[in-house]
Amino acid sequence: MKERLEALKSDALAELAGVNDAQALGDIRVKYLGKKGALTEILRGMGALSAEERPVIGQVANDVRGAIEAVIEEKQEAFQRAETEKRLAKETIDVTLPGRRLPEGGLHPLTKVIQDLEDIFVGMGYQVAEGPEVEMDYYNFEALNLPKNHPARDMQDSFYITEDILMRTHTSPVQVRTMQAMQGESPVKVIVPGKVYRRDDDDATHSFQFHQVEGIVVGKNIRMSDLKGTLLQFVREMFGAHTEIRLRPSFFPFTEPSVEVDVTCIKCGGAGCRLCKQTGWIEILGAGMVHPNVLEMGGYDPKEYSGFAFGMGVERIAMLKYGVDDIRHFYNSDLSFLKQFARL
Ligand code: FA5
Repeated sequence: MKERLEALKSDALAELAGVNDAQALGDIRVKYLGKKGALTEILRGMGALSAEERPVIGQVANDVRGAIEAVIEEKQEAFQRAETEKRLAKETIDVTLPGRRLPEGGLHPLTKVIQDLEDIFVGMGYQVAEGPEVEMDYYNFEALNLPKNHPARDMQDSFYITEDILMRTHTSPVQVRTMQAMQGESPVKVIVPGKVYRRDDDDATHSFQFHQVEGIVVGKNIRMSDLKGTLLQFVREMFGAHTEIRLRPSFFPFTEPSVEVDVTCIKCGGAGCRLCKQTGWIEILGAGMVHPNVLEMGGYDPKEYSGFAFGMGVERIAMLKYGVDDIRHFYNSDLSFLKQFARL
């Protein structure tokens, strides 16, 4: 039996010497050491041995198993090492190679202008508020002193969803929403950027969907001069320190008095050019002192409180700031247009 075990050992070792892959190694393990393998087969005959022979043969069998297992393990480690080395060699990165240029994104010019506007007004102590784009007729018109059938509703042709619900035509409905949410606390001091919708025909300066930024301040002793100072500060930060503003009388049902605000022409600086139609001025927003009826609807007593509000078209500001001559450029998703703003 001892001879058979020794023979098994030398057969196995000889076979192992020629093996050079993990699969064959596994096969040899099964063939010699497996449950139905050659070693088990020989050891079945142990029962026939005498009590003295049994431990001796048992020891030999263990040595044979140990010797075969040691070679298998050694080979297995060598295979694994070779495998790892092969993978590492394949995955080697040449850090000296020049990098691949990834396409770089940038903010949309309208997003940039809205962020600039927010920065400027937050710097003056304003908070940024939002309101729904699908709005109730009540907030869009009635609470702004525009009862049903008021002729001034025609100034803003609307997309109605039901008789009482529409796509908001301006950001002004957030004036009353904010006042109501503040529940009489003061001062109210917010700006409201957002999308608005009108049944306007698209052309170089009009779009059926555009952006506005609303501003409203309500408190005690808020005066027209506060509005003027605020807007002057704003245009100088937005367009440059030499910009001036001019207020012209106007009409909005929700402000009294109301004004249109012009800035000195961004292109000619006020001398007169084609952009400003030789006037030296360009209109950028509507504003005024919050109408007493609107203050009341917002829950503020007009005898005690006053306020100002303004609303501007973001596209208009962006067109002036960046010299864009057609509002439709902002919506065409034309990369050659948009890329110009990526690094601003
Ligand atoms: C208003 O919408 C008022 N809510 C502004 C306001 C707020 C006045 C608070 C007083 C107090 P107006 O309809 O003029 O006003 O619109 C304001 C700005 O939106 C315009 O100056 C213009 O820049 C922009 N705008 C108006 N219609 C369009 C349009 N179809 N496409 C692009 N921009 C537009």
